[in-house]
Amino acid sequence: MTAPSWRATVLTLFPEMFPGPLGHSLAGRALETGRWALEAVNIRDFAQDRHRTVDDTPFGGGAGMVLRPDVVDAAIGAVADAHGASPRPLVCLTPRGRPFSQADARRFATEGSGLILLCGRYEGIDQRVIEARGAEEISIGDYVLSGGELAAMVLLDAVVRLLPGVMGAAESATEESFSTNLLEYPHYTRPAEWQGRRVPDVLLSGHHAAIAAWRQAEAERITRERRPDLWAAHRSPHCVAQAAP
Ligand code: 9D3
Repeated sequence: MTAPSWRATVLTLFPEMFPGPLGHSLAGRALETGRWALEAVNIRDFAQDRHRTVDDTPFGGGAGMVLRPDVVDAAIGAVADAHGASPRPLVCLTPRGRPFSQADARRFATEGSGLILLCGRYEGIDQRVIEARGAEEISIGDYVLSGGELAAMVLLDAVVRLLPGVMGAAESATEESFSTNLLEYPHYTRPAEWQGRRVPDVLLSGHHAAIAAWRQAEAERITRERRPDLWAAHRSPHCVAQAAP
């Protein structure tokens, strides 16, 4: 079998966390069938001393420890592709990063031969190596995690399902046609009555136009109630807004 054309390398102090949940469901199946490859590399293997030190105290004082630039740079250098190969973007998972979006997922799935993901632990990574290596800093949201590993898994899950041949063709087509900046309408299946709760009558009517109208109205109501930001984007056609998931 030929080598996967899309490869992810994760630089981490906890390589044993991978593939973790990425070994299951859609991404896991795609790994098994060679649609992508995943490699977890231990940053500690690039420490320069016999104690295998990777971090140090922050200049200027303050709590916690910072990953050393020399160690992180050596790790990046060891996994960066040989000259001539198409270079992979370097993404640094950090709470200070730009928020990850579906547009980023599409870009990473379509624009390169994979990704190098750098996971922080401790208080952070020395800013000089982030700049020197041109890393793109990305966060997955405004809450505090204990490290970048789970964030890297979230990002990879979102990207891998968009790789060619990972999702079924029918599923991808549905996704394309419903990227309208609205949250989804609610779903129901049998039984038609459960614990005294009935499925909305229109869904049992067989009246396809009425069903489509009900779903559209519900999608709009739920978006307005839960996500005023998406609702505003939906209502501004001049704005090239991010599609809702
Ligand atoms: C007290 C200052 N903290 C910043 C908010 C320090 C800090 C907290 C958590 C430094 C690193 C971390 C570990 N988190 C990540 O590495 C991380 C993360 C996150 O915490 N939230 C959302 N996205 C991400 S991506 C990487």
